[in-house]
Amino acid sequence: MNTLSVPFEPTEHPHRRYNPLMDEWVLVSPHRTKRPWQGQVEKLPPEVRPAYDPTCYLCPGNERAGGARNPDYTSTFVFENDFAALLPEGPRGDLDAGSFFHTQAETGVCRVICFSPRHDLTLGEMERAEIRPVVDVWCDQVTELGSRPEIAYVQLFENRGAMMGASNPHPHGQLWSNYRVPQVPAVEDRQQAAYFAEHGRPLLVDYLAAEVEAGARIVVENTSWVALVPFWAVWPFETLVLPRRHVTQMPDLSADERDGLADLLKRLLTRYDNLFETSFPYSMGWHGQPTDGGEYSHWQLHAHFYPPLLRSATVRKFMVGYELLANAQRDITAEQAAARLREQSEAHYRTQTV
Ligand code: H2U
Ligand code: ZN
Repeated sequence: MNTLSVPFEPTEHPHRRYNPLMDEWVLVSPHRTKRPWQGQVEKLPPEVRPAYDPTCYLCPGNERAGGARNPDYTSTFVFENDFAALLPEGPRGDLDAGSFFHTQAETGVCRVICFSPRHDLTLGEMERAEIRPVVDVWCDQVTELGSRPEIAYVQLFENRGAMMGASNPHPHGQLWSNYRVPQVPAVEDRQQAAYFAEHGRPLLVDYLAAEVEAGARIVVENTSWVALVPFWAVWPFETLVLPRRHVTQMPDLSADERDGLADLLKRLLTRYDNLFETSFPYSMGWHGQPTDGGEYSHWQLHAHFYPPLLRSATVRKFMVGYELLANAQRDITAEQAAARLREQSEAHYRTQTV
């Protein structure tokens, strides 16, 4: 029921938006962006880091906490996490000790992926030709671990910046791979399967076509990839990265698409850094089809970027009170966030390289 005589205007009026990938809603409160802001808009002094840090456990040649020594690697380097959250060997079991105490044993493999031997760079500050091997390593890890019968899902991710809990500024990501498909990809699987059953096409393939037609939420694109602020974004500058072609998992990317991804990541991450002239913190990760041998043509590969910053290098969004207890919420609309990111230069504010 419309209680006002003025028409509903999503740029003015509080509203809810539906996320079909997760079957969730987000509350959008655009009128709040007009409230006065008296907080500081701080710029942080640029962090100066050495190209090699003798105390870093990820730099080439250095010793790690567990006593292992890194090789003198010159590109990417992958090792088993010395403090892995999952262990490869262990009992398999299902304990149903009464309806409230259901427990499943879980096994898996956790690895750390160093993106570069250079301690002082971030993924976005690396050259396209240096990002491409990172793409290849992501693909190869999914192929290798996904071929194991005891691995149903390979979750690739990166926590960047102290604000996101990254333990070390050396450019690196992680992978955790499980015997069972974890929570979020399991919901995405269910949602994509339901959409495919109804429409005969993958949900995110149709969604990308609709977004390209709408245009308002697109941030960066090239011939093989698009980065956009999803209609249902929760984090202020959240983005979704999608291939233009229907691809269910990373290893299926062609050589051109891998180069295209290196280009898209370089440009997206540069825009992120330029937005508040800071090394932009985020958690990002890839969602591809499970690797348990099932039929997954309803899947579409994609990456999520979840950056916490809202107003400046130091003012972040918190997921607290209402978000924890009732519903995810945002103030600036997805369209406003996309416009801000589109305004940014693709020359990095520190290095001026494009
Ligand atoms: P994060 O920065 O995203 O926390 O990743 C670093 C990982 O590196 C973390 O999971 C592991 C931690 O367990 N690690 C090692 O495997 N060896 C070490 O010597 C220190 C940290
Ligand atoms: Zn280092």
